Amino acid sequence: MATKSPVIPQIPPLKEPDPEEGGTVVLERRTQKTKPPHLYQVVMLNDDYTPMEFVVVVIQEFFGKDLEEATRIMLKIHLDGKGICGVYSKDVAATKVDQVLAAANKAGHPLKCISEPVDS
Ligand code: TYC
Repeated sequence: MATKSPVIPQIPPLKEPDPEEGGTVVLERRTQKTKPPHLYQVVMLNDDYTPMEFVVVVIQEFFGKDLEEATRIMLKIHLDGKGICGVYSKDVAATKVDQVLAAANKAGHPLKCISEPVDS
């Protein structure tokens, strides 16, 4: 029966001890490579049919706003055509959009919202 040869892990060589560092071996320092994640804003769009009260409830429920802030955002959307409900990671923003669209469909309203990268 053939015997398997052992797998020997490759260990990178350490730097030579530097007398300046009192014989202490310092592992190579690396520059930070991880970038902050892109943020996405959930933008709600105006339409002529979805009741204002429904939009206010959706903004409170899915975006954690109180009644006053949710009403302010709804009125901005109503007047400007669109408005930002919140800013999140890509995945969380996509989930918020799904939740809003599901609630709107269930209630029979044409309410729409999208997520888009925040300008940076
Ligand atoms: N324009 C709607 C109305 O007058 C209200 C509305 C506000 C609808 C915001 C959608 O995202 C929206 N009933």
